[in-house]
Amino acid sequence: MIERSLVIIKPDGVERGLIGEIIKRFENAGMKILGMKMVWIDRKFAEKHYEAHKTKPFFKELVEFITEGPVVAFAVEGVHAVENVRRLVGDTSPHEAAPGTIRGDFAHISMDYASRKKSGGKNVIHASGSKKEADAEIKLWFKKDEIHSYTTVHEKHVF
Ligand code: IDP
Ligand code: MG
Repeated sequence: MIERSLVIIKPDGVERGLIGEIIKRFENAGMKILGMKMVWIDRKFAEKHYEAHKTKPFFKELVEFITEGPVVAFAVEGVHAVENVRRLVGDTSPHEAAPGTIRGDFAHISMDYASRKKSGGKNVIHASGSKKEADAEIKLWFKKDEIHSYTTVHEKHVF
């Protein structure tokens, strides 16, 4: 039941100064941050991260968007973490994301609008979509010794 998930604050979130605000939401929920880094990924790495989308019409724009500035990636652990992280993040399209979610609070565009504008869909944040995706993404983004083992107070009071 205790799962891990990968979160990435996308270049729009970093440039808009939302790093602290976003991390706070996961900490507030009592999730455990296992590892974190700021990286400016290149095209090759982006194509690997978004491999599942390579046949999509927005793939080129998506790769351009995610490589246009540095991102902050972190691995979190918690009960049903994959589903719970997605719940905090909100729907893919900020237009449909509920207020209170990260995408709902910090963006409002629709994916229709993004596609029409030939944009990669600026929605502030990425979160793994399944447990399988989470395991593969954490392995892609972090070396073994970058994922830390320690105890949080949440493990006593929240988990
Ligand atoms: P997710 O990020 O909520 O898991 P995915 O369907 O996996 O959503 O899509 C990956 C990313 O691709 C989205 O977060 C968004 O940035 C972008 N994207 C998705 N659909 C569209 C679209 O129709 N037009 C432009 N960009 C899109
Ligand atoms: Mg996805």
